[in-house]
Amino acid sequence: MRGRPIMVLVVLALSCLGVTTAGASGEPPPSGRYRVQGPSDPRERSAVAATGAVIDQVEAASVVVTAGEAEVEAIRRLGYTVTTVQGPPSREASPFDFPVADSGYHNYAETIAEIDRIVAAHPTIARRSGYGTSAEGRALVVVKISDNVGTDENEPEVLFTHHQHAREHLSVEMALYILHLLTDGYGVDRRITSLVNSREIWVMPDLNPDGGEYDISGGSYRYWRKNRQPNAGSAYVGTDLNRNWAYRWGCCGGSSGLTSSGSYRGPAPESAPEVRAVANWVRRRVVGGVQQIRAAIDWHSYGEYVLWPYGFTYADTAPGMTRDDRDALAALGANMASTNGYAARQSSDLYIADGAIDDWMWGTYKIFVYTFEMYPITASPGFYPPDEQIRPQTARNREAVLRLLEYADCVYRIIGRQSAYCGVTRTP
Ligand code: 0X9
Ligand code: CA
Ligand code: CA
Ligand code: CA
Ligand code: CA
Ligand code: ZN
Repeated sequence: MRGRPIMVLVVLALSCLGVTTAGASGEPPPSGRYRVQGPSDPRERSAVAATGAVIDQVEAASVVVTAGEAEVEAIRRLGYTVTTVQGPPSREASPFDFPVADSGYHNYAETIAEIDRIVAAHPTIARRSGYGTSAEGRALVVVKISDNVGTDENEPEVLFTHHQHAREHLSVEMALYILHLLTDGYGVDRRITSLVNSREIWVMPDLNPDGGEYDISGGSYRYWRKNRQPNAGSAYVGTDLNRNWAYRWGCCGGSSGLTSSGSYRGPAPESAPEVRAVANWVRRRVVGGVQQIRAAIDWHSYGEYVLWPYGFTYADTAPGMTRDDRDALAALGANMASTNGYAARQSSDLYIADGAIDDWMWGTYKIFVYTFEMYPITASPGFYPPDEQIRPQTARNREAVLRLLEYADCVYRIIGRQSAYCGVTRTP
């Protein structure tokens, strides 16, 4: 009881100054964007990330972060200089939607409508189904592309996952691009026709619909990253989906246990319904004891990277990853990066992250999985490229997507080891 009136006065005074606090508005203080001058190697960057700040961009001797006040103070205590970074130029707002100038982006309803148009136009090779529900009750949707789309055939399966992070809207546009590429190209382009006939391709266009809608609904972009699941006993909302996967969850200082952090890992692995739903779906792709998904890309922005696992350790090889595994992952990563101009790296070359989807898919199932960080490289426009960039920056990944599909039957072929790992199984 003592001190309570003073707290109220402080809150009122801060409100008058335009400073939001948890007590005054019901919303915790928002995070800001900062340049951190100094960190120049994976260990120094991981120390910055371990404060709970989210690293958005990596440069030779600096990083750009999204961070709250306490995280900024912790970064300063590491001895680094912290300065603020400008947001995107303000664009005319459109309530609960992208700004008018960015209307070419698809909000959740528009994404579903576009998927339904694609499926309706190509019913023999495209099919939509649901795999669960988000924290706020939105339908989670997966689209299958293949010949005989209604039949589970014995064909290599490939999974594309998009939009774990709310503000990374370009990744949803990448999903729609892939769906158009494979359906509009079918029967027109021989290479695409043969890939659709010989693969089963799954696209999950929006793993985090609640976060995406929240990010665009405030009249200006919010830089939101997590989902919108309430946290018990905390005013801070949301779990970082890409720290919530059930492989070495929270193992290694690459995520936060604080609800205030942008990289909050959640109270338990798969505590986020959006993660749980994808994980259950992937587990159901084990048929006759064999995981059917052979290759995957998890789409993010920004930085222009092709990243391969692991992210939880600096080591190149680790339990479950042999030298041949690492070499095949790196070779296909470099091959794809040579087509889009991205930089190919092991994830932990940027900074340590644990509980990420790529580590889970490789660590659990040996799925050849990559994280793609799309356009741009720099903080401006960062997460919010103008919608004029949608077409060029999605088409830029056309060849990389097709190469992943081509190698999906045996990725070890890229290092000449197909006879060792993908020997033909004889039928009696
Ligand atoms: O930190 C992430 O989750 C991804 N970067 S982002 O800026 N889009 O948030 C990178 C994840 C790479 N994979 C692993 N580190 N395992
Ligand atoms: Ca525009
Ligand atoms: Ca739109
Ligand atoms: Ca088929
Ligand atoms: Ca199958
Ligand atoms: Zn991301």
